[in-house]
Amino acid sequence: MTFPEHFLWGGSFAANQVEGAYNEGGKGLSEVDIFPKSDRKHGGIFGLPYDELCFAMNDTDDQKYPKRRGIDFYHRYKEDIALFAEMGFKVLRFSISWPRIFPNGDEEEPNAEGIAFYHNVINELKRYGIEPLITMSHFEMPLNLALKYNGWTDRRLIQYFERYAETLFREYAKDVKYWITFNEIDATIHIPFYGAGIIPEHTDNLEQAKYQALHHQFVASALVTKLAHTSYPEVKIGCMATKNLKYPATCKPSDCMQWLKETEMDGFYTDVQAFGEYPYFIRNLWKTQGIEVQITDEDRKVLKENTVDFISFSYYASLVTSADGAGKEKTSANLLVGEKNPYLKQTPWGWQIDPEGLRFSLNQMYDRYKRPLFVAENGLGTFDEFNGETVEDDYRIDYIRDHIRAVGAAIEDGVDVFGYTYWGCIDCISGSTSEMSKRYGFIYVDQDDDGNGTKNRYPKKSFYWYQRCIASNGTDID
Ligand code: BGP
Repeated sequence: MTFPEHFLWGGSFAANQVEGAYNEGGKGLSEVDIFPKSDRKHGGIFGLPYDELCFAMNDTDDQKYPKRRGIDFYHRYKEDIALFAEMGFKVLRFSISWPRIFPNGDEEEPNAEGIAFYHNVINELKRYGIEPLITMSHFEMPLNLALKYNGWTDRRLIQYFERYAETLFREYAKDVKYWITFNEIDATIHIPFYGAGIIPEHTDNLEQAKYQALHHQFVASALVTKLAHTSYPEVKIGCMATKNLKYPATCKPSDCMQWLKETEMDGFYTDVQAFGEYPYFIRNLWKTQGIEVQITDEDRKVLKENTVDFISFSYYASLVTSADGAGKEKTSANLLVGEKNPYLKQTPWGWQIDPEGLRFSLNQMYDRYKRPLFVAENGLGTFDEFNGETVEDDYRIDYIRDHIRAVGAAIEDGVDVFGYTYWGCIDCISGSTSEMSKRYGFIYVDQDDDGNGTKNRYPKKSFYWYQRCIASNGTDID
């Protein structure tokens, strides 16, 4: 396998899953600081009833809300970055917490302490020659924007996001080349509070509200891309969506038609950000469902003229679909639920492990978008057994090896892939369920689901494997 010479190997995480310090340094409450720990099936990502949300907002019992504590990256970032450097990371993809910069989201002036914190993080990365790749919005918008404006349903959020992005560019663009505007932008449709701060009780027509909010996010992203291209020519902007790969259950034409329709829908987010317009099937869906999205002529122009420089995505699992899914066994894959695939194994959380699907996805997307691709998330979330010193996580090594082989195979197929950031490179709070026991990391963090533990860090066996992988540019991985 030949990876390009400057291939960006590294890891990724989001502020709200690692930082903790939710009420330090002038930070405002984020929409996920109010999610209580939940079980596997009922992740807070599906949103809370409004009265529970109001209760949680004023609840001072921090123990109940794991994302408030994260893994204390806020205070331990130097130690963590030193470990990433020891692994040989070329890049770290992380998000900036919007409410650390604008605590309420709609104020004029940013919070100086928040700005200083990310300067410190970026300087530390630069000290080791690690490229920062920043996500501006990773499910952590200021809670105030959800409560006061019903999130992204309100057009004013575009200007607040622009102000936030201008601030980030002004402060950090000289050190940061790669930026992603929204993480998994499709979340707005699947999990509207998590993705866009939409409170269903404050919404008459939820379907319409979701598409309106998504449209505002597309426009905001395009305006930020425009700003980057005009004022910060070194900066490259990427979109980011969940790669929801599905296979038809059989070659029966009706199953294949169902597959085609779902595949179009699952991918249209990137279509808009790469081609600058809504595809026909979305316009048709709105027409048939009576959804009226307010789109101005100026919006159309902005979308068309400011498409992204690169395409990034998360890839964890694949699903199966058929024309008649009733009675078929279902399982989940990140944001979606679909039919099980008898040929694949799955994680304890039911996510079906499919490395070949990553090669498939990379080929499919490169053929469609013809733009450089970046694997922003991929990883194995599972239980680990800590023996007091380390974790012998051969199963994780197998997972990553197979997926990296798939990336290598896609590169040999002719696909332009310029980086791979393994998700949850250090154990962190699960995005969907806020558990700690769903671990992804190369680094074990001594903390349980209830926040007990020293939070000390311990390299797992996979830590040394990934170190070898990076040092050999992906050739020494057996
Ligand atoms: C993606 C999110 C991440 C992360 C990951 C793994 O959807 O962008 O924030 O959480 O999935 O999901 P989980 O932590 O629920 O296993």
